[in-house]
Amino acid sequence: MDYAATREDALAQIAAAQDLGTLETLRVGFLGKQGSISGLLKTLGGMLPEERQQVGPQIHALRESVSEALAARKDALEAAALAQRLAGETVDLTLPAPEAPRGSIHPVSQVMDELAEIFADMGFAVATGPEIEDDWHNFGALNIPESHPARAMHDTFYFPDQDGEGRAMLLRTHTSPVQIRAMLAQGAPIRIIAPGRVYRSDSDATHTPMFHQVEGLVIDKGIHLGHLKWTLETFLKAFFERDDIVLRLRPSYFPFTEPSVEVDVGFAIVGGKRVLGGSGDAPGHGWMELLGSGMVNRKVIAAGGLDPDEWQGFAFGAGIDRLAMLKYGMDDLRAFFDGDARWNRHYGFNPNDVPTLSGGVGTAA
Ligand code: 2U9
Repeated sequence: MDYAATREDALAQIAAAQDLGTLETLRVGFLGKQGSISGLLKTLGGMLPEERQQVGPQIHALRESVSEALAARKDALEAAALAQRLAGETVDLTLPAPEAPRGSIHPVSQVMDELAEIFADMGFAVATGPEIEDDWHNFGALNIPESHPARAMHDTFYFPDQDGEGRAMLLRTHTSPVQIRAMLAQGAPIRIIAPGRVYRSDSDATHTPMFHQVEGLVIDKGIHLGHLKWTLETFLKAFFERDDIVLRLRPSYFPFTEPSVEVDVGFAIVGGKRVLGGSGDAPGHGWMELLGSGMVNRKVIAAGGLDPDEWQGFAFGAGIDRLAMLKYGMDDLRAFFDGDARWNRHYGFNPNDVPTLSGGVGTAA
């Protein structure tokens, strides 16, 4: 048998292999269990000792050079494949950056950030609490009696089961329970705003079953309606970024405040649209109801664990969605919660434009 010729033939085939798959097929053909060279090795067993001594080294040398050639060719093919991949993956750093999809801040989140910024400047902290409440924190503590229409099933989403203490469970209908919890947990004095989701079984063009409220609570000694009016005026001027905001306080009724006042803001009609600013009594002007407020009812102060002879306070509430619509000009509340990406892009805010009092609270849409 001409081992030299077998060797030359094998090495030529290995050198000619153009890819790793072909090379592997050759390896199996030569050195695999049924391979030709493996077959030659098996013949050694049946040889006479002298013959084996003569032929053995030749077959082993053949196997050695074929496996070396296979390894070398494998290295070469792998290096070539890597070089080709790297050539295809080069990055031209002089090209402009590709378009990256960018999210935007929802107007409700934007207004919440603006509120936090404005009220922080007046010494208010932001308080939050559970959206699933019991009827004492949502109604009882706020002096809303069993017979009050707000308690009727058609306004409130109740859960089928009561809590461990036999209290009815519900989705909070306002953020007021947050302030009750704050009074009980931290005592007085208090200066907080409570923004968040609230739920009412109500649905039409101007009402959604879930909407957003912000309420504020100040408890201290000697607090009176003058503090309330200054606070709301300062807030509205900062929020609408106008110095000519004029308030009108109207007597009203809420179970949790006494006296209660509704707060109207003067507007002018400019180009068919209502623009806040100036007295609503001027010709071509009007008043728009924007907030509810009042001095905290003595019973509510007591429910919060404080002595109403020692501590007084004021509270207010407003719809965040409505504030956003007035400031940023949307006309349909329902679109706020549709999740339509085009609406979000149009009315959303750049995440890098964080509202600050110095930089402006949300003018760059
Ligand atoms: C505590 C004591 C008093 C919060 C208040 C209003 C008046 C009010 C409405 C505005 C529009 C709700 O979103 S809306 O429908 N809110 O008119 N809210 S005073 O009074 C409180 C809250 C908590 C402990």
